[in-house]
Amino acid sequence: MKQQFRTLDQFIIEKQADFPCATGGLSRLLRDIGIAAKVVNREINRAGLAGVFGETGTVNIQGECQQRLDVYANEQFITALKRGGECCAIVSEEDEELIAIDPGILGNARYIVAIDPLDGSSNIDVNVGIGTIFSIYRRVSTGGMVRPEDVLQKGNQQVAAGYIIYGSSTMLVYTTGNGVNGFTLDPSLGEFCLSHPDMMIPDHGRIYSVNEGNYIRFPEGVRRYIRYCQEEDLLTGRPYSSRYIGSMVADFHRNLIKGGIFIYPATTAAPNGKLRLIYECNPMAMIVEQAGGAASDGQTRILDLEVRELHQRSAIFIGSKSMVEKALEMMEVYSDVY
Ligand code: P6P
Repeated sequence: MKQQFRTLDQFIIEKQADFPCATGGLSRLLRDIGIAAKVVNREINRAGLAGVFGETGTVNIQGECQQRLDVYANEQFITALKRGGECCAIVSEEDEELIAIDPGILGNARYIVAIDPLDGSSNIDVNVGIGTIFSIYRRVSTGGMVRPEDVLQKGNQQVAAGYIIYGSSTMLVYTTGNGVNGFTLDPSLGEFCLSHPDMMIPDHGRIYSVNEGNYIRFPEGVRRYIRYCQEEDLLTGRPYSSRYIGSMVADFHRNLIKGGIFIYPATTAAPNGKLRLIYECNPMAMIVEQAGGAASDGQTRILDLEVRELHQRSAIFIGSKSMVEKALEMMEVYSDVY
């Protein structure tokens, strides 16, 4: 059946009707993010011409060299969120401290946004897919400035999560807990248009995504799973294909559509894993579960993990449910063996 044309704004407003008590705040917040995404997309597309490639010479909280576009994207999303009036605090990969917004200025802004403004930015200068990841919580404290309990909420408390992928086309994919929908930016309209309604990840796939350069540093359970993926087996379609872009949003998006598993485990070099819980693992875990997949840190469901600090890292096994279950089975059998 031919799909009815709908822009992101039209879709958000339509879906707001699913929440009778909705005040429109979350809808406006999602639209604010969509606007900032279009601005960032334009700059990424002209980066080579506008001389915004390359490093700033500064280092972010993660100890990573900041790319000019990292800083630009961070500024655009923070500005859009501050101006939108719905957000009372922002956790950004690019900022060590929480960005608290005075509720006195914004009245009763109720949402906390955690964001990785430009994930995979080391790929910018080589024209490989990069992305923005966002996670939205409702404030739990009342009155005055936000409190730690507002920000350090478990992933199962998210009210929305999504990402933008700046690839061969630019897409925004998000969930508010009622399924996952994808929107493709139509440059001729300057609008995100519904292109992938009700996204579901295949329960099984033939793609595994892991940086095998770290093989020697992996726990035995991961090494065993990688070898399992490489064995010949007609029933499960093995050997699988190894696909690793080095940009979580791009690797995740491909697996969401085709089926597959993405693994960034704890290693001897990164005993807590590399990816950040609040603005990378939790939002992607909400999306994948809403699409019928699974996400774990190797023992615990990602969305149930205790959140203790802003830039907390976590191991992650995320993707097609049957593939994640198989990897966790191996982690169980070979637990704590390096
Ligand atoms: P490695 C990008 O820097 C990132 O945070 C994710 O987007 C990506 O999946 C991962 O790190 C790549 O890390 O160690 O394989 O280069």
